[in-house]
Amino acid sequence: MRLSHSLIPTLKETPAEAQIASHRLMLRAGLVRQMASGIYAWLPAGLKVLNKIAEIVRQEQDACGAQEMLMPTIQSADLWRESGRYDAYGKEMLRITDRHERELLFGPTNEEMITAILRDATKSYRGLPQVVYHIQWKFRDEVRPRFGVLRGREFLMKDAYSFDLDYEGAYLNYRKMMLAYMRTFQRMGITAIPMRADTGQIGGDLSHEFHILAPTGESGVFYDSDFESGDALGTGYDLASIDAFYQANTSKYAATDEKHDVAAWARVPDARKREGRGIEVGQIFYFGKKYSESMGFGVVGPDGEKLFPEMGSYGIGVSRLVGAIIEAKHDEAGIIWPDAIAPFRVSLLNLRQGDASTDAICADVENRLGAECLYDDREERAGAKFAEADLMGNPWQIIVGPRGAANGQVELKRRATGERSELSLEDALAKVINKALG
Ligand code: 5CA
Repeated sequence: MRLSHSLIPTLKETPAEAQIASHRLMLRAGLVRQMASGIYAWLPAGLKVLNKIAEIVRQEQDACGAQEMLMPTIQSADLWRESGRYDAYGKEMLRITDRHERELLFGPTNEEMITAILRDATKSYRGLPQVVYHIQWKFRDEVRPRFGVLRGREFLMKDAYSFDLDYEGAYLNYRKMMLAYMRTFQRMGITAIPMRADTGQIGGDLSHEFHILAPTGESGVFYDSDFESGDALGTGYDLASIDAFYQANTSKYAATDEKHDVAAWARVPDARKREGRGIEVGQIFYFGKKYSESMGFGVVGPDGEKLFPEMGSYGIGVSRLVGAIIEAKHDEAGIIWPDAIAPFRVSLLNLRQGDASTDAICADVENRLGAECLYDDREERAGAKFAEADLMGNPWQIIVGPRGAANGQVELKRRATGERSELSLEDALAKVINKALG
């Protein structure tokens, strides 16, 4: 993509409305624009990141055996009356009336809808267990939307739902999902810590939140420093791996401040005690029969008896992750994208636009890297191009100037470390491609 003709409206000034780094940088790097309070348009570079994050989430959900589907954003109020949550949800729910005076709402989550779908489709215990998910926009009329996409009103969520015949099955799916989440976040290049948490609006008594550590986080958190190292997580979902992972992660102590347990905290060695702030990028819940019973979803069991499935639900804030990752990965100059989710693998800087040799090299690089290359082909000073590339934060910069070009050399810069080296175009490309794939 050529910068001169792309909708990446970067800003030199710091936008006054943005209080935290990620919000400022998302506006300055031209990733999003606010359309109404807590409602954002995703511009091309922002959408690329959002899609890459969603794709990693999708692959890891598929790998743990969840089936992708897609439920609508608009739901009927009657569905929510069945569970009793239509009134309980309060003002955070955006309520809509259609032309026939029928009451609808913009879904803040989908427990009711998925329970109704399963109730219709599954009559026998033989049809369970089932785990399904979708990646869909949600709306919550937050009192104070703030920090850009971190607390929006419209936001993209991955929500998964599990249905099991008994507690053991539900607990297995809960632990499996926790492992899938840790693999998901690790692939994005971030460390997220699973913490015991309250269940709030969703209900139930077992829940973990996943937090990225950042001083601007909205939640106070307590954790064991062991979590900072990011263990190897393997790939399979055999029972032994799930058990070992869950044991290792729940034997250390980590909790949000609502769940802070003084006795458990006392058992963590002093040198490993950490207190800080976290951004919640995901939350998982086990809530048993809360929805299956209230909504009358029973299946016929092996002996003809009626069984109400045990349920769990599992959310990841896909759009929130974009802001949260920037909050954890930036410096004075701009964003530092992890390789796996950067909008482009490479920023290509032509330091003398219109020079036959630099133009030719850049055209060649652009052809070979395709969609992963953002080519700064503007008639701009070198300094302006450097600043813009650092702001946007793509992991590699290939810098093509007339002196190097005459000797077939380019400069390669790694955004995260600032490390620069001069090398042949072939060597630079090999490095960029191998690193990104490896
Ligand atoms: N039904 C359950 C699990 S699917 C549920 O709704 N869980 S949740 O309320 O915890 O939301 C899941 C994730 O969505 C959160 O962990 C958070 O990362 C994200 N999220 C929640 N509210 C917002 C918001 N206002 N803006 C951006 N992301 C949000």
